[in-house]
Amino acid sequence: MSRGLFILFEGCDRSGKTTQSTRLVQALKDMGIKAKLVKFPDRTTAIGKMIDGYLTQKSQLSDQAIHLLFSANRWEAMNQMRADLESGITLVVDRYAFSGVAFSAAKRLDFKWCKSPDVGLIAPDRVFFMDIHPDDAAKRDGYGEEIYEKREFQLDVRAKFFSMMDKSWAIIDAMKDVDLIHRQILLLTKKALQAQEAEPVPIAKLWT
Ligand code: FDM
Repeated sequence: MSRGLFILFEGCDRSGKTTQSTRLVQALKDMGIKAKLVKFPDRTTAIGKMIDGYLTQKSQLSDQAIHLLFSANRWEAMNQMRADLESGITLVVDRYAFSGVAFSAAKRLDFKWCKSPDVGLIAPDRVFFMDIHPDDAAKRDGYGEEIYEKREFQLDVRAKFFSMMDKSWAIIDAMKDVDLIHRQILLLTKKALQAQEAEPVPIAKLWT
Protein backbone atom coordinates (compact mmCIF):
# COMPACT_ATOMS: atom_id res chain seq x y z
CA MET A 1 0.00 0.00 0.00
CA SER A 2 1.35 3.43 -0.90
CA ARG A 3 1.67 6.17 1.67
CA GLY A 4 -0.68 9.13 1.88
CA LEU A 5 0.28 12.55 0.59
CA PHE A 6 0.83 15.66 2.65
CA ILE A 7 -1.13 18.44 0.97
CA LEU A 8 -0.68 21.87 2.53
CA PHE A 9 -2.70 25.06 2.29
CA GLU A 10 -0.87 28.27 3.10
CA GLY A 11 -1.79 31.91 2.66
CA CYS A 12 -2.69 35.13 4.37
CA ASP A 13 -5.65 35.47 6.69
CA ARG A 14 -9.15 35.22 5.15
CA SER A 15 -7.84 33.75 1.91
CA GLY A 16 -10.21 30.77 1.99
CA LYS A 17 -7.77 28.10 3.22
CA THR A 18 -10.21 26.61 5.67
CA THR A 19 -13.07 26.47 3.13
CA GLN A 20 -10.89 24.88 0.46
CA SER A 21 -9.10 22.40 2.73
CA THR A 22 -12.43 21.20 4.14
CA ARG A 23 -13.87 20.79 0.65
CA LEU A 24 -10.79 18.95 -0.59
CA VAL A 25 -10.97 16.40 2.24
CA GLN A 26 -14.65 15.79 1.52
CA ALA A 27 -14.03 15.39 -2.23
CA LEU A 28 -11.19 12.93 -1.64
CA LYS A 29 -13.34 10.90 0.75
CA ASP A 30 -16.17 10.88 -1.81
CA MET A 31 -13.69 9.38 -4.28
CA GLY A 32 -12.85 6.62 -1.78
CA ILE A 33 -9.46 8.09 -0.88
CA LYS A 34 -8.56 8.06 2.82
CA ALA A 35 -8.10 11.68 3.88
CA LYS A 36 -7.93 13.71 7.05
CA LEU A 37 -7.96 17.44 7.84
CA VAL A 38 -5.24 18.81 10.11
CA LYS A 39 -5.22 22.41 11.28
CA PHE A 40 -2.39 24.51 12.73
CA PRO A 41 -2.40 25.96 15.24
CA ASP A 42 -4.20 23.03 16.84
CA ARG A 43 -5.87 25.01 19.60
CA THR A 44 -7.12 21.89 21.43
CA THR A 45 -3.80 20.85 23.04
CA ALA A 46 -2.25 22.46 26.15
CA ILE A 47 0.24 24.32 23.92
CA GLY A 48 -2.59 25.20 21.51
CA LYS A 49 -4.58 26.77 24.35
CA MET A 50 -1.64 29.06 25.14
CA ILE A 51 -1.47 30.04 21.47
CA ASP A 52 -5.21 30.72 21.39
CA GLY A 53 -4.93 32.99 24.44
CA TYR A 54 -2.25 34.98 22.64
CA LEU A 55 -4.10 35.22 19.30
CA THR A 56 -7.34 36.36 20.91
CA GLN A 57 -5.36 38.89 22.95
CA LYS A 58 -6.22 37.41 26.34
CA SER A 59 -2.56 36.91 27.18
CA GLN A 60 0.79 38.37 26.15
CA LEU A 61 3.95 36.56 25.09
CA SER A 62 7.25 37.70 23.61
CA ASP A 63 7.61 37.29 19.83
CA GLN A 64 10.20 34.55 20.37
CA ALA A 65 8.10 32.63 22.90
CA ILE A 66 4.97 32.54 20.70
CA HIS A 67 7.09 31.51 17.71
CA LEU A 68 8.47 28.52 19.61
CA LEU A 69 5.01 27.56 20.86
CA PHE A 70 3.68 27.47 17.28
CA SER A 71 6.60 25.21 16.35
CA ALA A 72 6.10 22.96 19.41
CA ASN A 73 2.44 22.68 18.42
CA ARG A 74 3.57 21.16 15.12
CA TRP A 75 6.18 18.88 16.68
CA GLU A 76 3.60 17.44 19.08
CA ALA A 77 1.54 16.38 16.04
CA MET A 78 4.39 14.69 14.12
CA ASN A 79 4.07 11.11 15.39
CA GLN A 80 0.38 11.01 14.53
CA MET A 81 0.92 12.65 11.14
CA ARG A 82 3.68 10.20 10.23
CA ALA A 83 1.56 7.24 11.33
CA ASP A 84 -1.36 8.52 9.25
CA LEU A 85 0.76 9.06 6.14
CA GLU A 86 2.33 5.62 6.50
CA SER A 87 -1.07 4.00 6.83
CA GLY A 88 -2.11 5.53 3.50
CA ILE A 89 -4.09 8.52 4.76
CA THR A 90 -3.69 11.73 2.76
CA LEU A 91 -3.35 14.69 5.10
CA VAL A 92 -4.82 18.01 4.09
CA VAL A 93 -3.17 20.57 6.32
CA ASP A 94 -4.39 24.10 6.97
CA ARG A 95 -1.25 26.20 7.72
CA TYR A 96 2.19 24.94 8.76
CA ALA A 97 5.78 26.04 9.30
CA PHE A 98 5.65 28.52 6.40
CA SER A 99 3.01 30.48 8.31
CA GLY A 100 5.24 30.19 11.35
CA VAL A 101 8.18 31.78 9.54
CA ALA A 102 6.18 34.32 7.50
CA PHE A 103 4.37 35.78 10.52
CA SER A 104 7.37 35.88 12.85
CA ALA A 105 9.77 37.19 10.20
CA ALA A 106 7.23 39.92 9.40
CA LYS A 107 7.67 40.97 13.05
CA ARG A 108 11.35 41.44 12.18
CA LEU A 109 12.64 38.31 13.89
CA ASP A 110 15.65 36.90 12.05
CA PHE A 111 14.54 34.75 9.10
CA LYS A 112 17.05 31.94 9.72
CA TRP A 113 16.27 31.88 13.45
CA CYS A 114 12.56 31.59 12.59
CA LYS A 115 13.15 28.55 10.39
CA SER A 116 15.39 26.63 12.77
CA PRO A 117 12.86 25.14 15.24
CA ASP A 118 10.87 23.66 12.34
CA VAL A 119 13.85 22.06 10.57
CA GLY A 120 13.19 18.32 10.36
CA LEU A 121 9.40 18.41 10.52
CA ILE A 122 7.66 16.29 7.87
CA ALA A 123 7.81 18.19 4.59
CA PRO A 124 4.65 18.74 2.53
CA ASP A 125 4.43 17.05 -0.87
CA ARG A 126 2.34 19.77 -2.48
CA VAL A 127 1.58 23.31 -1.28
CA PHE A 128 -1.37 25.42 -2.40
CA PHE A 129 -0.82 29.08 -1.71
CA MET A 130 -4.15 30.84 -1.49
CA ASP A 131 -3.19 34.25 -2.77
CA ILE A 132 -5.24 37.31 -1.90
CA HIS A 133 -4.23 40.94 -1.59
CA PRO A 134 -4.70 42.10 2.02
CA ASP A 135 -7.03 44.89 0.80
CA ASP A 136 -9.39 42.26 -0.63
CA ALA A 137 -9.04 40.03 2.43
CA ALA A 138 -10.01 42.96 4.66
CA LYS A 139 -13.42 43.11 2.95
CA ARG A 140 -14.24 39.54 4.00
CA ASP A 141 -16.36 38.64 7.06
CA GLY A 142 -14.72 38.56 10.48
CA TYR A 143 -11.51 40.27 9.37
CA GLY A 144 -9.64 42.23 12.04
CA GLU A 145 -10.69 40.11 15.01
CA GLU A 146 -7.26 38.64 15.66
CA ILE A 147 -3.94 40.22 16.50
CA TYR A 148 -2.28 39.87 13.06
CA GLU A 149 -5.11 41.14 10.86
CA LYS A 150 -3.61 44.52 9.95
CA ARG A 151 -2.90 45.65 6.37
CA GLU A 152 0.81 46.50 6.42
CA PHE A 153 1.62 43.43 8.44
CA GLN A 154 -0.30 41.14 6.09
CA LEU A 155 1.49 42.66 3.08
CA ASP A 156 4.79 41.79 4.70
CA VAL A 157 3.59 38.28 5.56
CA ARG A 158 2.60 37.75 1.92
CA ALA A 159 6.06 38.84 0.74
CA LYS A 160 7.67 36.41 3.19
CA PHE A 161 5.57 33.54 1.84
CA PHE A 162 6.69 34.37 -1.70
CA SER A 163 10.34 34.22 -0.63
CA MET A 164 9.90 30.61 0.57
CA MET A 165 8.20 29.11 -2.49
CA ASP A 166 9.71 26.27 -4.50
CA LYS A 167 8.46 23.98 -7.25
CA SER A 168 6.12 22.09 -4.92
CA TRP A 169 4.00 25.26 -4.56
CA ALA A 170 1.07 26.33 -6.72
CA ILE A 171 -0.25 29.88 -6.43
CA ILE A 172 -4.05 29.87 -6.37
CA ASP A 173 -5.96 33.07 -7.14
CA ALA A 174 -8.15 33.25 -4.03
CA MET A 175 -10.40 35.92 -5.57
CA LYS A 176 -11.81 33.41 -8.06
CA ASP A 177 -15.13 31.62 -7.57
CA VAL A 178 -15.05 29.07 -4.69
CA ASP A 179 -16.21 26.17 -6.89
CA LEU A 180 -13.69 27.01 -9.58
CA ILE A 181 -10.86 27.09 -7.05
CA HIS A 182 -12.04 23.78 -5.61
CA ARG A 183 -12.00 22.11 -9.03
CA GLN A 184 -8.53 23.49 -9.78
CA ILE A 185 -7.17 22.23 -6.46
CA LEU A 186 -8.84 18.83 -6.82
CA LEU A 187 -7.27 18.40 -10.26
CA LEU A 188 -3.81 19.29 -8.96
CA THR A 189 -4.28 16.93 -6.00
CA LYS A 190 -5.35 14.06 -8.25
CA LYS A 191 -2.25 14.64 -10.39
CA ALA A 192 -0.05 14.56 -7.28
CA LEU A 193 -1.69 11.31 -6.13
CA GLN A 194 -1.20 9.73 -9.57
CA ALA A 195 2.44 10.82 -9.66
CA GLN A 196 3.02 9.32 -6.21
CA GLU A 197 1.34 6.10 -7.36
CA ALA A 198 3.50 5.90 -10.49
CA GLU A 199 6.77 6.87 -8.83
CA PRO A 200 6.56 6.72 -5.01
CA VAL A 201 8.57 9.35 -3.13
CA PRO A 202 9.39 8.73 0.55
CA ILE A 203 8.34 11.10 3.33
CA ALA A 204 10.83 13.98 3.37
CA LYS A 205 12.10 16.31 6.08
CA LEU A 206 11.53 20.03 5.97
CA TRP A 207 14.44 22.41 5.31
CA THR A 208 17.19 19.77 5.55
N1 FDM B 1 0.24 31.74 12.80
C1 FDM B 1 -0.07 30.47 12.49
C2 FDM B 1 1.53 32.09 13.20
O1 FDM B 1 1.81 33.25 13.50
N2 FDM B 1 2.48 31.10 13.28
C3 FDM B 1 2.20 29.81 12.97
O2 FDM B 1 3.10 28.94 13.06
C4 FDM B 1 0.87 29.47 12.56
C5 FDM B 1 0.52 28.06 12.22
O3 FDM B 1 -1.82 32.40 13.70
F1 FDM B 1 -2.85 34.82 11.96
C6 FDM B 1 -0.81 32.77 12.79
C7 FDM B 1 -1.51 32.95 11.50
C8 FDM B 1 -2.86 33.44 11.90
C9 FDM B 1 -3.07 32.92 13.29
O4 FDM B 1 -4.31 31.10 12.34
C10 FDM B 1 -4.16 31.90 13.45
P1 FDM B 1 -5.77 30.64 11.86
O5 FDM B 1 -5.51 29.88 10.59
O6 FDM B 1 -6.57 31.90 11.67
O7 FDM B 1 -6.31 29.77 12.98
